[in-house]
Amino acid sequence: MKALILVDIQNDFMPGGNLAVPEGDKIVPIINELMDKFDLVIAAMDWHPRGHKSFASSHYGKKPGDVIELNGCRQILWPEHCIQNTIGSQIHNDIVTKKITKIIYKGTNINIDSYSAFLENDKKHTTGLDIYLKNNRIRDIYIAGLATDYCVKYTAIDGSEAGFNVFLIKEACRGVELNNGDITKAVNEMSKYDIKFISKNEF
Ligand code: VGL
Ligand code: ZN
Repeated sequence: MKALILVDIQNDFMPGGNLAVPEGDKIVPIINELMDKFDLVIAAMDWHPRGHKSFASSHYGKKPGDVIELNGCRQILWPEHCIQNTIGSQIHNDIVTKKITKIIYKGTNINIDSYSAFLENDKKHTTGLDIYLKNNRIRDIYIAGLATDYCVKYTAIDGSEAGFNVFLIKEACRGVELNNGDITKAVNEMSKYDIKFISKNEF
C-alpha cells in the first residue's frame, strides 16, 4: 500500500505568503493530478501557536534568518508564519481536499519547531504519523510539498529511518534556498538515506 504525504502546502509558503517559497504554487496542479494514484493521502500542516519560538519576533533583537540555540537544537528564526487558524495556515485553495483522510499538525508546541511530519526537532515527541501509516499497512511513502530544504527533507529522512520506502516526487516539491545551493545540499543528504527521486511521469 502506498501513501502520498503532502507537506505544508499552505498559503504562507506560497508566493505572497509570509514565508514564501519560490514557485510554491506550481506544485498545486501536479498534486491534484497525482492524488488519485494513492491508497491514502495525508496532509501535514505547519500549525504554530502565536509567539512560537521559531519566530524571530519571539526573541528580542532578532530578525528572520538569524540562528539561535533552542532546547539544544540549532534553530533558524523565521518570519511569523502558519499561525493556527489564520488564512496563512490554510491549505492552498485550489488543492482538491476530498482525498485527504488525515491531517497531521506539527509545530504546535510553542517551545520547539517541527520540520518533520514524523518527529519534532528534538527527535523526542512524535506526531503520530508513523503509527497511522503502519496501522494502515503503508510501506511506501511518496512525498510532495514545501520546502525541499526543510520540512520535505526532514519528513523524508525520518520516514526512511522509520522503515518506509521513501520516494520524493521531483516536480511536486520546491525549496526555500535561503542560501545558494541549499536545495542541492538537501538532495545530497536525502540520497544518503536511500530516498528515491522520481518524476510525476513515472506513475
Ligand atoms: C518550513 C520553515 C519553517 C517548511 C516550516 O515547511 O519547510 N520551513 N517552518
Ligand atoms: Zn514553521
